[in-house]
Amino acid sequence: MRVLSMPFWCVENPVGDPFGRSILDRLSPLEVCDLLCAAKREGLIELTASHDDNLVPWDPANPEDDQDPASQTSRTLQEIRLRLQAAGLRMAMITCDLHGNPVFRGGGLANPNPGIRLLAAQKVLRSIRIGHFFGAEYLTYWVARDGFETQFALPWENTYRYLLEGLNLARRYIRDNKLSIRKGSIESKPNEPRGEMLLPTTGHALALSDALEEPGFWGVNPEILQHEAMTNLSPFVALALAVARGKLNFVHLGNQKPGQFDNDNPTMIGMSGVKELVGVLWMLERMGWQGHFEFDNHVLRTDTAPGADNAREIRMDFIRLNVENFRLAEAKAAELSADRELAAMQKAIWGELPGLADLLARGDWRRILAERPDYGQLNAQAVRIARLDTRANRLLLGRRE
Ligand code: XLS
Ligand code: MG
Repeated sequence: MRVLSMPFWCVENPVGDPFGRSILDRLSPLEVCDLLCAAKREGLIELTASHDDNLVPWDPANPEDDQDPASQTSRTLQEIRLRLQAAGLRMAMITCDLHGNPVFRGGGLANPNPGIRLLAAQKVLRSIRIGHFFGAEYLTYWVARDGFETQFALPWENTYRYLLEGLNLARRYIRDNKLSIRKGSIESKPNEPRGEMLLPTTGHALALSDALEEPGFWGVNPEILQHEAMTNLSPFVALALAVARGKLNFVHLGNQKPGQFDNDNPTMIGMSGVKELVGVLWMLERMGWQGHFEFDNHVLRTDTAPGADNAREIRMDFIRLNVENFRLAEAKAAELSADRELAAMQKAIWGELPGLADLLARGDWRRILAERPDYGQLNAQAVRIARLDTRANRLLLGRRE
């Protein structure tokens, strides 16, 4: 069974939208922490994650308040850490919120204004220290407000250099100070909150990661089924390429109607997504990827109601539903992996010519040129994909015969 993470921001979200205010009562960071600890005690999750701002407020005039043990910031962080430790819940990832504070409305690490880039850099370094305080392994950079609405607003000749400088700085700070974070993670998104964002797809994030000072430190955490599907791309290519490059750190998970705004529906809640998620889990298992899934979604706004009891119960229910849906998909993926009939159908399509596969893998062009494959026989076989997919559908819908 996969290790699961539920972040602070998903549970905290009181679910307002651009057309209406929040309905759920707000909870303090300590109250969110207590819900997450209860979820750990129930055996639902193993890990959590947070933005800096979900834990403690940021004061730009005092960017090192976390270093002062007497500050309110330090006291709150201490208390959260004590509660997490008592529950055995690990903070796996920290990410710097560069989207909420209005000063970052024109961008964070890639903001064209150096004064704002400096504020962003100081905030990222403080987030890294906070992550280290909790023993976090991952630092996530989500592209957030690094983007544009009009093409003439950005100094394009410098824009990606700014991003590289910001991320290189983060890596150097972690290395020089021997902090707990062992991997940087880049999360792409095509739009929202900006009209266009600088890293719209996982492919863009992977390409950028290779241009950083220490490419091996950096990987990605695609958000499926949301971020790629917002522009009708498939989660399969995003994840498979990331695994093939050895750069899939973890997966962000929710549900999405393809082509829409960032739905952030809970896992498998919505009109589609069941077959996709089962397929993703089947594929990642096949590829031997061992990492964890982190929910990144929120309560459906319809499913909220005001009041203190609702504020806790609805959020707990939200965690339980995410986990239940994930485990359903996971069990189904295992069933598909174990199905002999499906495996036989795949074999018929994938071919059984290990000698030739080895020959191609070795890449010796002389031997490749010397072969004479049987074109007639190869071309005479129908590629029976629809039959194979029907078998998968039968398994998905519970008809085993
Ligand atoms: C928003 C992102 C965000 C990141 C963390 O769309 O998914 O929640 O995962 O900053
Ligand atoms: Mg995300």
